[in-house]
Amino acid sequence: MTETIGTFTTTTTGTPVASDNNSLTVGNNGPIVLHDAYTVEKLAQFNRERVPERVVHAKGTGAYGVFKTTEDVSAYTRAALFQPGVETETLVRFSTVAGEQGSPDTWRDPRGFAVKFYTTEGNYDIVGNNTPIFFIRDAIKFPDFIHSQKRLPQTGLRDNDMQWDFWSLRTESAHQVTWLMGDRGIPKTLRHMDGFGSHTFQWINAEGERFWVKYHFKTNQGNDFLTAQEAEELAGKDADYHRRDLFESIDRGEFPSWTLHVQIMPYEDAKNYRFNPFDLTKVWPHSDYPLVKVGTLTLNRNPQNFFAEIEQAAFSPSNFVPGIAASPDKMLLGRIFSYPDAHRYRVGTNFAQLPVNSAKAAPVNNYSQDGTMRYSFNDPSVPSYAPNSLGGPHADAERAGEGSWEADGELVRAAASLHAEDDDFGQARSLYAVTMNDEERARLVSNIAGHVGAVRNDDIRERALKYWDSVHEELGARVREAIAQMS
Ligand code: HDE
Repeated sequence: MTETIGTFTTTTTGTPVASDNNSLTVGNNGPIVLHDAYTVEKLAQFNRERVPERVVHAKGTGAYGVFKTTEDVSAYTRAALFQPGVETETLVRFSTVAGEQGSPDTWRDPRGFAVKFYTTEGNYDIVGNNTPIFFIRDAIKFPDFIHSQKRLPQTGLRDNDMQWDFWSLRTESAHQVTWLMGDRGIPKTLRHMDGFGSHTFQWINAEGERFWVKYHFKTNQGNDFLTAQEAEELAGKDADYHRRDLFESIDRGEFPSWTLHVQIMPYEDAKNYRFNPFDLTKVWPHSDYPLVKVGTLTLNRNPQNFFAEIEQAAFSPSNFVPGIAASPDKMLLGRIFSYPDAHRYRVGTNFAQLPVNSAKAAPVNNYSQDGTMRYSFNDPSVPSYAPNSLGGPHADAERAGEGSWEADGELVRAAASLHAEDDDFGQARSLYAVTMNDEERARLVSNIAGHVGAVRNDDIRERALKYWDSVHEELGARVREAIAQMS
């Protein structure tokens, strides 16, 4: 609800106020009186303007748009939003990972690429990044990983020794770190980068057949990047460079768009595939499972209020719709707990009742009630419990169409079982030796040398250099040489 402008000022409860500029005092120079409720309200409200920032992905920006399914993928999923011709309102939030709210948009970091689809079967969220992979394989490591990327407990300073100590001791990070130290680590704008669901998900078609899929949002603006030098200058000149670019481009009517593709793996292939298909540090080579086009995501409407619509937006990998489900990816399963938990803490118990988080195109029928800031509620005729004999909502397994997979074995604490070609460095090696061209490799060497060269501890620096030797001997040698030339 937006307040009307150009009329009289009121308190937050609609009472006209006597002055915008003077508190109520005894005589012109006397004390402020306590019953000056409006002055008290303004000061108290001001103290409570902040909600806790996201513990990761705190700095971000977003816009509304529409997703149109332009192809027929109904053979693979019954999800209403992915049926041919269907158009779905969306909200997208982009973000950096490690930086706090005021940090520069152009720091080297993966970018969050979170998409909320307001579908007719409830809200569906693909909460991905601009990278198809990630640094770790098991959710239990996430707090440690993020601690190493943020600030030292004593000084509050960021620290290359921490980052490289963690990365070089958890070598499954090599593929993502190679990607991060390359050109994709600092996108030119949020419009010039791809987005990925990153995890493997499950699609279920109308016949109940299951498939494994990976999402790719390919930018229609072309991928483009900032060099480390350009990014550093912009970090000083305009910390909100990416936020500004997205808002102004939509304001000018230049609507950025992405084409969504999926890779589709038949359900049975997963068991014997050469990589663990649920390992988030791995991609599926497109030669194995080519991209299948699905539709177009276009951002065409800026938010009216940054705090209400972007800061309070609650994206969650737990928001699945019929025909789409999780997979045995340990990282995805950990996230499915974590995001709603973060929203309850950060925004509040009834975060899903805020307009930006509500199911705009689907009915909400459930027995949830009360809790702070409760706004919408059931009609008095709806019982507050199930089962009931009064016609209250009842679950419908067929409508829900939940996914599933087989799982058995003793409970263990162990790394995922390795498939034929699972290792920590192979795909990073291909990224360096096959995917990158000479110029990209040269910038990669320079970026790594700048970062590892700043490590103070000799043992950590040597372990980090060995990490790059393991990715590719040539790369390791070039990084060593570049660091030697820096000194
Ligand atoms: Fe997140 N992540 N994450 N993450 N993440 C959050 O949720 C978490 C991971 C991503 O614009 C938090 O609402 C765990 C991978 C994005 O609002 C938190 C793990 C990927 C956003 C959280 C991961 C992401 C978040 C912080 C390891 C890409 C911003 C506040 C299992 C595939 C969404 C919040 C937005 C935000 C948990 C790893 C992407 C703390 C436990 C992998 C884009 O709940």
